[in-house]
Amino acid sequence: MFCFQCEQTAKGKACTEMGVCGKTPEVSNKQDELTAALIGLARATKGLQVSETTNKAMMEALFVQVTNVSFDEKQVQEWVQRIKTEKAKYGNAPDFKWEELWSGNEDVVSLRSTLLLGIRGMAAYACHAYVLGKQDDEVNAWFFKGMAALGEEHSVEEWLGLLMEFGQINLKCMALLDDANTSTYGHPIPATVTTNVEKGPFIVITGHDLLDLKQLLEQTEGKGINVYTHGEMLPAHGYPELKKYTQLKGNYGTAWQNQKKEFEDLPGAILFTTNCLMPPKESYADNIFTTSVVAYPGLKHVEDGVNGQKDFSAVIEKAIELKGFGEDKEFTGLNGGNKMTTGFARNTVLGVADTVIDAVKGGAIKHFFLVGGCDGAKPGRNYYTEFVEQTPKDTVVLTLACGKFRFNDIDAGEIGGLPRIMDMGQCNDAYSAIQVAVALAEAFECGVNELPLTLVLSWYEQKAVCILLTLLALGIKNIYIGPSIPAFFSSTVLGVLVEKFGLTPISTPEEDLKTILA
Ligand code: FSO
Ligand code: SF4
Repeated sequence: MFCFQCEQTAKGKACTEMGVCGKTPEVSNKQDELTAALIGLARATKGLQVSETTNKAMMEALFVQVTNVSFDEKQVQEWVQRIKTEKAKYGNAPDFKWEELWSGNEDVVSLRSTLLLGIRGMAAYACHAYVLGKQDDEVNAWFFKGMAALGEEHSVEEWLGLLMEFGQINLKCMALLDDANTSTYGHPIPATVTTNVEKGPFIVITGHDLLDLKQLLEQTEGKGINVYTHGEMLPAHGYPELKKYTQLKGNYGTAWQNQKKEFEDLPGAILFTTNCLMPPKESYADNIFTTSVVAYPGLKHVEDGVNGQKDFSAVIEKAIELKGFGEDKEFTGLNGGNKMTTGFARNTVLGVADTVIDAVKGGAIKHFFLVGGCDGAKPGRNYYTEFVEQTPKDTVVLTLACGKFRFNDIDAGEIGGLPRIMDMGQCNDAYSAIQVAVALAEAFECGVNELPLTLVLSWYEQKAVCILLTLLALGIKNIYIGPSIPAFFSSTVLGVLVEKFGLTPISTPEEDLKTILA
């Protein structure tokens, strides 16, 4: 096996014997076969009209390969077969050999991998939009263009061009998902979410899929079963069409990498909707349900139903069987706080744009930080907690994705009636952050790079890769990135990113804050 797609990759280089995430060599090798099959499919469809079935198969088969999604060799093998069947519908273009994926000139492997991993990340977003009835021809077509490009020879300049083009397409895809979410569930509004769990049966839902949550809420209504979000599902509390369900009570636990501790002995059913699954401990494996592309051998799976309607009755029955806690329980976030806020997406922030602009002009707000991205298990991520703790009182911290659990229970006070820490949502809501930055730049008649704004990102998996490429494609400079530099960036590629975009590896919170605020 060879896999270096996520931040926790073995020795910071590559997993070659067993995935640090728990992915087996068998699954990893099958994923390479699947990637090769997808390149073959992309070749075969060149110049032809692609059917909706093929489009959907392309995005789902890519999503399956994102870190912490599938640990199931059988499932990946089924995808290989399905993609080969799809390819056959478009004639007999030559196959791509998977051995070619990770071989060749180091810089070319690096650029090819960056594009592949970005595409995998975008596929997750496209799938979330798709289940809400939204697709975009240009985004769909780019999956095929990008995958075909992986099987071709390109100069370094051409690869960089492809990466920038991809970044722009991913912006479109995030806009599509933003549109899908807000048109279905309304614009998020600020919400304060408890970390406590009430007595009685309950279900914890994690991952990013809001439609799964919506259907779960419909099916638990009036049944005396409470629902709690976990990880990337926390921002659901901001959406009017989701928060209206009174049994959606609060948020249990923190980010994905704490699940083994948080789910141990938990007397509730747990539903994994997307990429957050770790190999479960035996003690709670029976309480877990996976759905859509998430799969782990031996775990119960809720199948896609007719017209996208799923039947969560097995999850509900499990919650009833487990009974929940006998009394109300108090839990806290990682810093001892017992509430978290969310819902500060673009509509809310831009709704108070005048206040924000006045506060900047009047000197009440000196700087904005976007401290966002993935969380992970490796040491070194305390940087983000300490960074936020050390931000001066006249600065605002915007955040998104699961990295926020490092500090989202800290009461950092207010600035001009707004909380100093504002959660904009899931990782895909980077779109919201971009919209806010663009609006501020317009208001101040300057470029985004001239704003008193610094992006301090943490990365873990491939969605962070596609977001980073979007930010770079937008020309956003001097982004801080940590906790480590992706293993798939060769030293030459990293050199280009540093030189062209001022991409900066994090150092210490003290040092970085000093430089930023100088
Ligand atoms: Fe990355 Fe977190 Fe959303 Fe994940 S955020 S790590 S599992 O939830 O996908 O950005
Ligand atoms: Fe290793 Fe990450 Fe790949 Fe898992 S996803 S095998 S941890 S690089």
